[in-house]
Amino acid sequence: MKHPFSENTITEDGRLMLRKMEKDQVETVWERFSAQQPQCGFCEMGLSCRVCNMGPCRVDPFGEGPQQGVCGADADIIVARNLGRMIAAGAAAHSDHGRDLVEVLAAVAEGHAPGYAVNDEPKLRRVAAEYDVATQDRSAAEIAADLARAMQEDYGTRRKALTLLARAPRKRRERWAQLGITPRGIDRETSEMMHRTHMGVDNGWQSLLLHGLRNALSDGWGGSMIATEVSDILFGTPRVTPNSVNVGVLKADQVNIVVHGHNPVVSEMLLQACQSPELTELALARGAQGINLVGLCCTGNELLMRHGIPMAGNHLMTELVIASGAVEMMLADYQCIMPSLGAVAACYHTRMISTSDKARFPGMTHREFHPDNARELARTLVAEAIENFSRRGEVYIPVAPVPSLGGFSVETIIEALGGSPDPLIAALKTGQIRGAVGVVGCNNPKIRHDFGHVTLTRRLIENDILVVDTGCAAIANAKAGFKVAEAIRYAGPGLREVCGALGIPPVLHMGSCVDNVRILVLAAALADALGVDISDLPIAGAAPEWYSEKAVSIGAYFVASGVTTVLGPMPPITGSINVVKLLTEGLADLLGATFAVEPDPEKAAILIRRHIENRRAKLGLPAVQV
Ligand code: XCC
Ligand code: SF4
Repeated sequence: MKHPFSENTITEDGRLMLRKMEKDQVETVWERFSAQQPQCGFCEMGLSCRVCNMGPCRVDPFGEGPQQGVCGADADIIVARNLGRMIAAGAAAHSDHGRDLVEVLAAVAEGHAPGYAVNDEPKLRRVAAEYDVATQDRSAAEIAADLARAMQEDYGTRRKALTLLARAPRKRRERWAQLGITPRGIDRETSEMMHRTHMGVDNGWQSLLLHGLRNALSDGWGGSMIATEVSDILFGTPRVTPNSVNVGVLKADQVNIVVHGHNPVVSEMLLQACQSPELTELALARGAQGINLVGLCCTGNELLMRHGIPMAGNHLMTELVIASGAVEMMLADYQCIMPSLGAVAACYHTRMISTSDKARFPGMTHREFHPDNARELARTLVAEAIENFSRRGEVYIPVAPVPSLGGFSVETIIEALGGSPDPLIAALKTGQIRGAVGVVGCNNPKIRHDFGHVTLTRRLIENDILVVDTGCAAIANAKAGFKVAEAIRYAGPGLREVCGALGIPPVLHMGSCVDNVRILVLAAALADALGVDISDLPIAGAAPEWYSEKAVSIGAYFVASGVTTVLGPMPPITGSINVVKLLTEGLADLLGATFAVEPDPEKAAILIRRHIENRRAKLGLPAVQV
């Protein structure tokens, strides 16, 4: 008989942990999801508005009830405004994460951040040069101080265009200028979106959507790009490193500490503390065999990429991991941390710690990290986690971890290719590799857990399409076993040969969600090498299980950068046929790329393969009928 939970996830560890939670009578995201059914149809279509206090209002999609809100806004305006605000929230989240890193960089330069340091000085110098910061005969601290200041200016309003836009192909920048969507300040575009969507400001659904693209570009080529670059400067540029994934990374005989969230500022200090000999000795003295630090979600991806730290799971696994009974402490920074986690942890011995001045959660103890106290606080907390080891009850770790390779920064990929993108271009030209796809984004209980990511990725690689991935998608694909050199057996003959010769898997882990910018940089490098625009390349993006507003911003900057992107779950836009048409068709003329929506990953794979063959044909490369 089919277990009822087999429908929720395709993963074995997920299924077993769900069964355990049922036995323990602990509620999960899936129960809460079904308690919400049916979800509001107006909201699903984007037709409800809470922007002002004359409302809330809603527009009747069947044409029988009201067609306008109290202020007179119609379906097009309301849908475009709602989408604009989703982009603004997503861009704000990633860009504010970037700002936190810039502040650490500034604190390092001033000597106020014990434990932090510039780890990749050559990269510091390269990025500084892009910002016109003098580097010759200057110390890393001097350069870091000036670079932090220059980046902080990117957040403000005093520039006409963001500095790192210079990394985009010239043709792309010209398109942005023609459309008037060149992003200026990072905060400015988000702030302007909130202004435009106030009642009685921008009531052009087209101009609202265009500003949405500009806002998203301020994230992709601004805040997120700064987040990635400064993380590399502070903590090291990722290099290929083995790791392991799924709940099996927890160790029954060790103190398990889980870091969850997005920003590496806290988790890097935790890592240092876990590696300290005194704390390891304390763990041994308390009867454990050591300290085992593992990650969840994107802060886990940050540690996995740079240090090969094991990964316990993605978004929908975050509650389930606690049910192992083996987690002494979970530390959360921000983003994608379900407010339910405290209640789940209360059923076990797990101590829950919130660490960011801007993120609090019920059932968590708040211990705030700042650059000046981070090293000490991390040690204190690891010691407390060790003391919690003796309070453990029954432990349930029912699977063995899956091995995986991570650390594919652009620098590493180019290195793996022998120093230039030429071998990749050559393989694209012959058709050995048909194209490349970025599979990114979250989990969402609307889609069977990991089914979208894994099915789409499987179909793409077996059709000779190279996959690069980030975020929760990257964790799903790692659990599926796509990220070891032997995984070339899942690839089509051309991709198998190329990856086999290079000794790389057919699916390359490029990092966390801010690291989607690595995909932009790689796409720009390919476009430059071929002398074309990004939208001419045989590439695509996909977010098969997205849930987050950040994913809306990512999708929008992918498309605005020329990467056609297929979403799994439908965004709340179907209330306006005009908005749907502009996003799925109209943008082709303006940007050379569009959105598509296809919840079935088998069909999404066909859509993407067609798009890739179409781009190949336009470039005069051998193309096949899909
Ligand atoms: Fe969050 Fe980044 Fe989405 Fe995963 S992929 S659910 S945003 S953890 Ni970023
Ligand atoms: Fe209603 Fe208009 Fe106010 Fe929205 S902005 S709540 S549509 S009155």
